[in-house]
Amino acid sequence: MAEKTIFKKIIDGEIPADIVYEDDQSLAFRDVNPQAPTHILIIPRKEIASIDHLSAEDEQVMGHLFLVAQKIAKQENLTDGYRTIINCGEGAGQTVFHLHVHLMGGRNLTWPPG
Ligand code: DGP
Repeated sequence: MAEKTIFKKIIDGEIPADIVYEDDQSLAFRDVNPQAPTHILIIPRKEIASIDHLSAEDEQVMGHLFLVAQKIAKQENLTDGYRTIINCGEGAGQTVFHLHVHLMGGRNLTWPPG
């Protein structure tokens, strides 16, 4: 069987994480290497490697992840705006192959990202 990703190990409670939100479909925790004062990763409990691996049945859960982002942004008081990012594939900087939404805020975010 394929090795569990680090995020699947967090879902299964095998390694610790600073969890800020969870429900039956998703989990959100602080990034171990934050690139902004608030940097949270929102993941589906379902194992989906990347955007490239989505299928029609994942439509609902993908929308759910963004509603969770909105909820956490309020919880974190990101009143000056925030950014959501999903890296897809190594060339785009994806390092963990369990789909995740980066939620970043708390500083001025420039455009375009690097
Ligand atoms: P990406 O490059 O889009 O695949 O983002 C992966 C992010 O995951 C990266 O910002 C660092 C974070 N990360 C990697 N390992 C861990 C971990 O064990 N715990 C937490 N909280 N974050 C991790």
